[in-house]
Amino acid sequence: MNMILQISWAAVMMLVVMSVTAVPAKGDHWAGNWYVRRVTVDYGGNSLPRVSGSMVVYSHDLVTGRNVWLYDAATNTAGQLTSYSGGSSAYNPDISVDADGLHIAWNSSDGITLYHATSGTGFWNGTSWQPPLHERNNGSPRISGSNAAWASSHPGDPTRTDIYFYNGTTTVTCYGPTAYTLEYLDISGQKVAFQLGGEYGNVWLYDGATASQVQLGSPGNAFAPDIDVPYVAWYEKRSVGGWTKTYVFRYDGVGTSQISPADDEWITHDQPQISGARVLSHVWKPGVNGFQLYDGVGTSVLLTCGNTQAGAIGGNTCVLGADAPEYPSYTYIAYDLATGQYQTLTNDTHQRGAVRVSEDGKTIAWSEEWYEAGMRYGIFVAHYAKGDMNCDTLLNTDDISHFVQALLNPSEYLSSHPGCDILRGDMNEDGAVNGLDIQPFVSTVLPP
Ligand SMILES: [Ca+2]
Ligand SMILES: [Ca+2]
Repeated sequence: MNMILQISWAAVMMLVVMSVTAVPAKGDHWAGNWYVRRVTVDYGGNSLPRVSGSMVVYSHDLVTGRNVWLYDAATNTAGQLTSYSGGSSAYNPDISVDADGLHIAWNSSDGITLYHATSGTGFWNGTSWQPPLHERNNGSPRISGSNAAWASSHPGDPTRTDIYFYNGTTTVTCYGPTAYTLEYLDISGQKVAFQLGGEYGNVWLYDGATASQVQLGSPGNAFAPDIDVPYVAWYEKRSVGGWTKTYVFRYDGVGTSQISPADDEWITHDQPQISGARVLSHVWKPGVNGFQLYDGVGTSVLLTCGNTQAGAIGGNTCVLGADAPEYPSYTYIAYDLATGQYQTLTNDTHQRGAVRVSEDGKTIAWSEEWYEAGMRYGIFVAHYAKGDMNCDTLLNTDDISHFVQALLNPSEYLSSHPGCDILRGDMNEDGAVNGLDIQPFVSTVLPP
């Protein structure tokens, strides 16, 4: 790599460290215990944002080029990770936060990049240039901790595809070459699930520990796997009584089970999403258009009806893009699986894009497009801020003294915090702020 590029990357990393900026305030609002922010507004497209913990990563079209950005919902700060311009760009990022720290992967004009924010190892480690993990025509990387997986064209034959697995140290080919393109890929720990496109594509599971592949589903009829070890979910087309139907299946490492209703009328399922043993899938048939939640034990329920589209699940939070009769049109709804309560996050005519929820269910990110003197595109983030006692929309140790005041001297709290709902301190949601809320407040503000 040349010196100019090295200097430019040094500047980028300085930007990440030093030029953390507040995001635009327009569009920000409270939605129950969630605070919703419009993180970007743009003329070009935004990618599907990816979320881990309070961190959100997305690619964002700027005038000069598409770049990868990182936003922290806990601090309301954003930083630009790449500085591509002209015909170069970086896109389709993924993120994971584990005990080892923050890892981000993206695809770009230079190849697949894996950046480790804590150690500084990866593409640019702060002192020396590191080569991209991969430098050919690549698909979107997906990461889990320091592991990553992606698809890439086969050496010498761009019409064929290989699938690669990076274990934090070395890159290996875990499948390929195949004549079919990769349609979908996901990773959890050492395991990679992927679907090969084309008429005869099907879902495979690669076990990075044993370098073996397991075929899931029926050849030619399985689609869109999602994975959260030890479970993999996908949906399959099957011929039933002369009709083609689709069903959702789950593999638990031992056997396969069908988890959508054995109902011949169910005619389509979109990509399932999985969190632990739960599986969320979009279903459609005449008169029914909603999200089905499988609880991991043996029961499936339909969460919404009406014109529902995007959906995601993380922790106890299920997010549905719905246009159902019981909700305002074109609305994102956060559904608390622990309490059964719905919270409307948006209430406008924005088109729904795609949505993701963090593993702890506390951060939601989605992309939207809307008309405002021309088409606009934006990334929106909802952050769960119950316990935000100083009403700055953030949840951190600054809230402790305000919580103590609300607990010990409510009238003083009310007079010193005009417009700030004291029930934000009702952590256990029993309608009162008292000693029962101390433990849940401490575990929220000071997580272990
Ligand atoms: Ca606060
Ligand atoms: Ca309470």
